[in-house]
Amino acid sequence: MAVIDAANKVVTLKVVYYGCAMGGKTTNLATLHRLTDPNDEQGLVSIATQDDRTLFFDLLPMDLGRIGGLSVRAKVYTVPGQVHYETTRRQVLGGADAVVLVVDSSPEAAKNNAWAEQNMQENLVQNGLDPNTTTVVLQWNKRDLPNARRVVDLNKELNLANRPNFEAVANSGAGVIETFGAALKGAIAAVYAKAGKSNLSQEFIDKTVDQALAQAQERAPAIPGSSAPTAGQFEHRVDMDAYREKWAEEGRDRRIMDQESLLREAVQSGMKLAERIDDLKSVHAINERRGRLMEGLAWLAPVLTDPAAAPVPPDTLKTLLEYTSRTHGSILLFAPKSTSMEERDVCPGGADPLNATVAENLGSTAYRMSRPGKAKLVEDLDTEVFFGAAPPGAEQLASAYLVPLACDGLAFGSIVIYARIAESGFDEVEQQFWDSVARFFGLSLHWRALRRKLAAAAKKPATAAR
Ligand SMILES: Nc1nc2c(ncn2[C@@H]2O[C@H](COP(=O)(O)OP(=O)(O)OP(=O)(O)O)[C@@H](O)[C@H]2O)c(=O)[nH]1
Ligand SMILES: [Mg+2]
Repeated sequence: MAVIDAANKVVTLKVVYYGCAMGGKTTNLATLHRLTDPNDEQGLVSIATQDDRTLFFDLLPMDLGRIGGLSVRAKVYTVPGQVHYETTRRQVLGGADAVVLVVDSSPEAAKNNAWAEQNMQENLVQNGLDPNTTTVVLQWNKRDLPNARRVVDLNKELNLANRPNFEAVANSGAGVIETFGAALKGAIAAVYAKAGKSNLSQEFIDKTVDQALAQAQERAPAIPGSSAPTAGQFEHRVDMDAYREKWAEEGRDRRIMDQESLLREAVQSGMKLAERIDDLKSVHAINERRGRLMEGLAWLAPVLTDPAAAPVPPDTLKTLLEYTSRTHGSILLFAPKSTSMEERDVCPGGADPLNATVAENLGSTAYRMSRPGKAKLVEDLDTEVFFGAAPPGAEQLASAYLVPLACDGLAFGSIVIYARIAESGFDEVEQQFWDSVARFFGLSLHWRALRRKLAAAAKKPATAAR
């Protein structure tokens, strides 16, 4: 089941690729890895035999950006397709939020596909997952084979429930993202509904997932002449009670159970180990990121203490945004006798969207929010500020972090940083970074204001003496 880390606003989903041996499950994951992570930042873990047959599982961890206020991570697994790895298959399937059934389109694989479909249904039930409500997406793979079976026949045979289904050539990449996207959409909808976020429409989830996968999709080829995928209602129902009765009648062979439980534990610890490796990589990534943010602050200090430089040197924010891998933000200063802020450094050029949204008699949103002197996180600009009508140029922006520029009780303005829809939100590490940047700026603006006052005071007695 999905894990929701409420403190850090992260949800981790589990997607499992199921199907007969040699159908192309591992190939799907390898291609998914190639298309979504071309720089190999996350790494694909495969536990396979020498001839590349999956022995335990493959695991691809993925970061998918922010969806509905939560950062979404996915752990994508494959099961071993060979018939005799039954216990492993069942273990890996446990807790799946969505399943992809990879079907081999070659005529020789017909029996194996039918077996895998049946086996998936059984193992879903064995894991306490209802096949009628769990998201299952079918993929007709190996569409490049000259003797590939007709999709209409595959649908008749394996898709009585009229589940979402996609044609694919997993090794070329065609159809791989579409399949994964459909599984993700179903998984997110189910998990968010359970977490009480049922206010998010399926349309919104679909759009956001498409955006998160857009770059990967661009890298993938299309299947020439393929028909549009079909999605349908889950009409085919499996009688869970009948299954339970059947097992109770059959009983269990203790000797096999003991062997099975040993293997089950081995697989579970293997999965935990693979996930810990992923966690370690995440810790390493966080440390690298902290280091990079420290570099950003070290870069900023001499810029702000240069007396010859402007109080807000142009493009300073652009460089700081690069340190956080973001592109949108502004430095705004209070303008005398105005309820809009003066825009000093807007990235990319143009008007700052929060400053541009003005309520009559109250001034700009940025102006109002900057008053209390506290940092403010706007988690969903669309519903909290734009009310469904984002100003031009702000359609892609999801959330904002506003930090006041202040020092010694004097307020100078705000720094506003934006996260785009496909980016993750502002975690603690990043908030601390922008808080520090704003403190540096506040200090520098205060120092400059004092210098101006001193200079003015120094001039006055001279004038008086004349
Ligand atoms: N022609 C063709 N071959 C494919 C396609 N997808 C996968 N293959 C090939 O099919 C073979 C098996 O692929 P795998 O991804 O290892 O299959 P698997 O489902 O993981 O198999 P197990 O691990 O044994 O369960 C490999 O030789 C792949 O290159 C495809 O779309 N077209
Ligand atoms: Mg495999």
